[in-house]
Amino acid sequence: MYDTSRRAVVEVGPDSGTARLYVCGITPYDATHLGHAATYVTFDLLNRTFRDSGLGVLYAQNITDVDDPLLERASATGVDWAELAEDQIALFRTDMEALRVIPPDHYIGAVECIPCVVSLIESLKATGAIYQVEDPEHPDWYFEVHRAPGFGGVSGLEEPAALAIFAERGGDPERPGKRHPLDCLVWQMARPDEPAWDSSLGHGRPGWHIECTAIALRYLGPAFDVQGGGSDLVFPHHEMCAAEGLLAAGEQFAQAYVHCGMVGLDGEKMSKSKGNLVLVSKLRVAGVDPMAIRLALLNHHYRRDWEWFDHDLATAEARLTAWRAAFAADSGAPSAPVFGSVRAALRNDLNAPAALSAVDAWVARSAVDDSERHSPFEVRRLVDALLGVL
Ligand code: 5CA
Ligand code: ZN
Repeated sequence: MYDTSRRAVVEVGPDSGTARLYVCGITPYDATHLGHAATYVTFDLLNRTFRDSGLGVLYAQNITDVDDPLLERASATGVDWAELAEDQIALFRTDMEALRVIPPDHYIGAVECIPCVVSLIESLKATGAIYQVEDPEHPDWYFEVHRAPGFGGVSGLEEPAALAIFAERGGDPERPGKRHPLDCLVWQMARPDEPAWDSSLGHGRPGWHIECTAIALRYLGPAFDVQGGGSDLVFPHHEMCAAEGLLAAGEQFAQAYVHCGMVGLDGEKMSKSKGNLVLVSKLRVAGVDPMAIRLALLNHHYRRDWEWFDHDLATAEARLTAWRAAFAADSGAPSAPVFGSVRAALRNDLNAPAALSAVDAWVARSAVDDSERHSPFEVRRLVDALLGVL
């Protein structure tokens, strides 16, 4: 897989035993769009590829179930924030199930992990890297990023670029009282009308990055194999996780950082805040086969940014129909070549489009009248188990 921090395709996962995978989960304030789905289907493919190569997989995912965008949406629409989160989590899970995404072993909300977040902040505090801003009204707690050796190594960004992106993605470089503009919030003291919890740091709620650092360390341990997410998480999110994790655990946080390209619509990144969304649940209600959605997503290499068009779905539906017809036939072409090609494609930086083409080639050969006829059952099982398409 391509590791953002080493800027190269590297081997991920152990030689034997269990691969440990952490994928950043949703902020549950709106329904699953095709960008989210593309990201979770990508890591589902990695999960299946690990398993196919004989490894066990320990998979953890968080839910950012208390954060600014969720609280803002709840108050703007007059619903209870916890209820909004609960509804959107349920919808997300239904969408993932329909797309045949294998669920994580640990699916952990920030709220339920508050004690583990607080204890992580306390252990970072013991290193001197945690401080309160001098703000009598809101003395929030921050992590001093430059305490972590090699800070900046995940994204490789120079400071001016880092500062600009930080401000765009929820950071607060201008806030007075910080030791360094890139220092990130780890515990926000209670604000009026916002949920807050008692802790040794005072009444408040967790910051965003520390949530994933804490959940990954707690459920996977340090130096786990892959932290994944969309490319919008490279900086600051995964950079901050790497820095906090390294300092807290005294060893590397994740061994590799893997990022999916952004799915766009009408020339812009598909995002809840822009509202330019194609929702998985809407497509399902409209009668679209979730397997066609999955095939449409798999038809794009995970690393590239791409734009959704309606013809993506039409192409996938035609492909699905052809595959299913070949699987339902009495016999087909030999299975060994397609096994080899699909496995080789996936093990080479998760080349899903090449894997789909290999199945297409088998389907085409199966349609040709040939003396060598085999049961299509094995290929159907391959496509089911490795590509998640049935
Ligand atoms: N809760 C945080 C991660 S800890 C978060 O980013 N939530 S999210 O709901 O905004 O996004 C969930 C996942 O979908 C993240 O991995 C994000 O990188 C990915 N994602 C969001 N928008 C897109 C998009 N347009 N294309 C591809 N992936 C996307
Ligand atoms: Zn995360």
